[in-house]
Amino acid sequence: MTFNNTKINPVIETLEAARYWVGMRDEITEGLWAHYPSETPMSYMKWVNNQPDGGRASNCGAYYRGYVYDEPCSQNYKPLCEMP
Ligand SMILES: [Ca+2]
Repeated sequence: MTFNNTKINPVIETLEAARYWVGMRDEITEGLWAHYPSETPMSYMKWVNNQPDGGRASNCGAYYRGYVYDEPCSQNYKPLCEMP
């Protein structure tokens, strides 16, 4: 799933209180967030305050309650996908 504008689908906002992978990472260059796997630079990211804060230890983006957090890519979260 990609966040490419300021609108978050209302359906997404009703998700259970769990974290989901949203297909973004800064693993190649720390601090430069890109869509995964295309590596297209992110144009919009809905970070919660004080995120990202994990540095080289947290290179994948996870959605949680309306915002994105940087997390270690080894976390066992479910993927959040979008339909065409
Ligand atoms: Ca990082």
